Amino acid sequence: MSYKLLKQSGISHINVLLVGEVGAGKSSFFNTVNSVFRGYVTSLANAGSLGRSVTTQYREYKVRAGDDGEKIIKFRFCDTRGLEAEGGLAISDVEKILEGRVRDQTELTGEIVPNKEGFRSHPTLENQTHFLAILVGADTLSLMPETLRDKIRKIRELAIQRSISSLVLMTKSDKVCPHTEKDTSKVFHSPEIRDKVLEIGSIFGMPPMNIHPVRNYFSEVEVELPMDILVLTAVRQILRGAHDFLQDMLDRERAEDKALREKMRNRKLNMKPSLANRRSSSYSEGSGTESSEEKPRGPPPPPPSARQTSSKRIGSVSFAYKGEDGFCVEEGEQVKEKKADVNGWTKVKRIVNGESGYVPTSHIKFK
Ligand SMILES: Nc1nc2c(ncn2[C@@H]2O[C@H](COP(=O)(O)OP(=O)(O)O)[C@@H](O)[C@H]2O)c(=O)[nH]1
Ligand SMILES: [Mg+2]
Repeated sequence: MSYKLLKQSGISHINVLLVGEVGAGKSSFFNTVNSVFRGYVTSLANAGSLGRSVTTQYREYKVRAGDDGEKIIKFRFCDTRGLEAEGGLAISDVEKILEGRVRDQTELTGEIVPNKEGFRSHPTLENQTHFLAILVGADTLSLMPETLRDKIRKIRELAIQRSISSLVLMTKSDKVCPHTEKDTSKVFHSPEIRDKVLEIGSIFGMPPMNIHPVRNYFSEVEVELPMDILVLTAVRQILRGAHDFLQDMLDRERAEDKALREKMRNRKLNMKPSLANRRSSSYSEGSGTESSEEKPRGPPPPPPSARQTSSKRIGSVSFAYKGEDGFCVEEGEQVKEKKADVNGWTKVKRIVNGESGYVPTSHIKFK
């Protein structure tokens, strides 16, 4: 993850949302990633199996590196209450979490609604989810009820609608393959693991490359390199996905900005009379020979009686203005009227440097 991209996006962290069935290994996965970076097995997030979700709060965990945990890594894992076939974490709450509307440590036992504690009314990019990780236990995959599978599909759909990428972390790889249980590095050679990956792919409609087998630390006392490698491979994919999300968002923002600038420019060009138009409109003041097509577009001129013809008034600039010809005036500065309003444009002279040019009459307040 490039820190430059975080800076450009104006955020300090990548938020990775962990969702999955009760007991899928969400809390253990965070503990495992934290352990890899710390260099020893940690258990900050409450993991365990009580037959129901041990985690009932929405929690944002920072990953800390090094023995002393001084260095905070620039991504955080957002742990949630587990999904259940009936009850459990509501899809509508997942949607609010994706949008950044749920504050850290909010209880997820009742629906999160506006004005309720923990509800954030004005989330920013910093609060939103930047990547979705779906956790599925390899050992319980076949037993997962259809209603639960459907909930996961819906959550993925919500992420896709928001251009958030996702992947599946297949936990408990050690539980479906005895060779992997003995030696984690066997995971990539295991037909059992391959079959499980393909099964997940067909259930959730995802390509196998987006399904990562992992093994969480749960009984180990010391970190092990093969387990670290599996987890780090998955984390690298997560960060690449989050990177793509931010890059895409910045690209879209830039494109929108450009379109807006173009629109403003065109509007100014349409407002501003060309030299020819200025001339013809001044002729038209007396001659009445100008055809209607030649008239510059802009605000209609004031009635002749209201128009000031004496060209000596002093005015102050109410809004800064920069013309296409480079002539500009600053808000608050004094200008002298050189040529009275014609079709919404007045020629003025800047007191500050003596330069003259046209500005929209509405930008000047004459005394
Ligand atoms: N064998 C094995 N057990 C795991 C693995 N991941 C989690 N567990 C166990 O599964 C249980 C539920 O894990 P937990 O992280 O609390 O699941 P959560 O409800 O999704 O947060 C705990 O007893 C963990 O020790 C894994 O990769 N392998
Ligand atoms: Mg948990």
